[in-house]
Amino acid sequence: MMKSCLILALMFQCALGACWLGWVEFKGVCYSFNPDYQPWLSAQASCKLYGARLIQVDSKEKQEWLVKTLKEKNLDGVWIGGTCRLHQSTWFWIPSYKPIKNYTNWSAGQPSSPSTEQCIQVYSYYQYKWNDLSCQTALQYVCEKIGTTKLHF
Ligand SMILES: [Ca+2]
Repeated sequence: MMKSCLILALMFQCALGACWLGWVEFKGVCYSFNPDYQPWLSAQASCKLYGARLIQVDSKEKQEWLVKTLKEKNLDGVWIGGTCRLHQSTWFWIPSYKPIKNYTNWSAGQPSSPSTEQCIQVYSYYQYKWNDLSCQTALQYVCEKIGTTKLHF
């Protein structure tokens, strides 16, 4: 009995920790911190190749973890999954289409120009708070794997 519990516990651990090589786990979800520079749409497409999306920063806890990890990886400014490209006065997380309203972390004076700056950057210059920026700007970016973190072969 004891032995099978131990085996089950180990299997569970492995399943929870099963992110792809180079991805990091936070609360059962896998993330990749990408050092290449892409416009927002290309960054989103790159994430999609891995069945992932640009990170949806929808809680204070997730924002704090993101900032800590960006510092560890020496990344100064990254795209996250927020945009107002669909509707200038409403910000959404894409591709979940979840409105950005319960949790926001805009820097003072941001968003500054939703008609021309329609994607969200997390930027060290603004103490890692959010800045709206032209989606055409090439930035590094963070992907998050949607759904199960288990690897299936
Ligand atoms: Ca701005």
